[in-house]
Amino acid sequence: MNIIFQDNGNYLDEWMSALKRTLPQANVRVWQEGDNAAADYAIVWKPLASMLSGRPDLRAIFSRGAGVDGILQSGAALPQGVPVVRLTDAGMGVQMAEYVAHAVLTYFRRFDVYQNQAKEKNWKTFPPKNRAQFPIGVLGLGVLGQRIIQALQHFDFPVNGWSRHAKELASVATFSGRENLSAFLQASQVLVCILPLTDDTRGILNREVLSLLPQGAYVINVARGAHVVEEDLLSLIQEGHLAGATLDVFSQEPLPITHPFWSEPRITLTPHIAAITMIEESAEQIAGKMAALTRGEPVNGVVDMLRGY
Ligand code: NDP
Ligand code: OXD
Repeated sequence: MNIIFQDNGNYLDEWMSALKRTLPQANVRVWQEGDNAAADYAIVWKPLASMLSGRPDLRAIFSRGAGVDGILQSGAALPQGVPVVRLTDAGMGVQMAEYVAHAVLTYFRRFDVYQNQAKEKNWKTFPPKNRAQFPIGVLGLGVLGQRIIQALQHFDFPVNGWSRHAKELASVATFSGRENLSAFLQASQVLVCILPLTDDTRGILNREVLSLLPQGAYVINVARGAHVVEEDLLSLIQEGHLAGATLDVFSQEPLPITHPFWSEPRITLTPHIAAITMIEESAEQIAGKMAALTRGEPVNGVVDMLRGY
């Protein structure tokens, strides 16, 4: 079995040894520009179009992340009928749960305010917020969205969820489709975005949509930077409609040093680390999915090319 692996400059040795362990029979080679030799599988993250274009020999393309926008939007003429398979959880769910719970609790319990006060030796308390009046809205009810919700429910927050198709989830007020987005937003004091980036969701968090959140709402984006119209988010914070935001992803990464987000104190930034790909778990998942596909069995995370996720 021949596998081409795209090196994006991160953790190549770790990936190679994990793949050697999980796929001992495979010949894994690092793809170089101009390498058109046959391959059964490709393992990629934001590949060059030339790596995947015109390769009818491939049996599947595996993403090294949960998102596949970097593959579908790479400009590659993907071989017809070849499945694109994403990571499903693979150790990212718990990290997302930690990240979002941390951001929500920091804002809800004012830990950031108290931390700043402590630097000034300032002993001042604020009244508690009412949890029942602090519903959290999660955009995206897939693998990661549901794991986030599980963590938030642990702290007894009321949760709203929005997805493309109607869903029933225990103790979650669910909404689906664009026609119900306004009702979902109006009912959410914190907005968490964990959607895939597709033609339907690009720029979804724009002025019109974010203005539907209640006055003083808080935004957490752990999905993709291009979900947010950044100047709209910033101006809604500066105008006081939104209380602030925690952002892990940006339309340009690394975030340029001149970007105004850096100097807005109501925005907390992290460098796309909300859920980091766990190499060992991911290599095991990919190997398991290759074996299942070879046996003709269905696997989780096969991308629907029409939906784009
Ligand atoms: P899933 O495919 O499991 O879930 C996607 C969810 O989004 C589904 O509930 C789907 O609805 C919903 N959705 C998609 N399109 C629409 C739409 N147009 N309108 C309403 N709902 C929509 O994905 P994951 O949970 O595994 O991952 C989500 C994203 O998280 C990834 O695509 C990636 O971009 C991001 N991510 C970010 C990371 C980080 O470190 N910042 C790390 C890992 C992932 P339905 O259920 O009806 O199909
Ligand atoms: C992913 C990511 O999609 O890390 O997995 O962003």
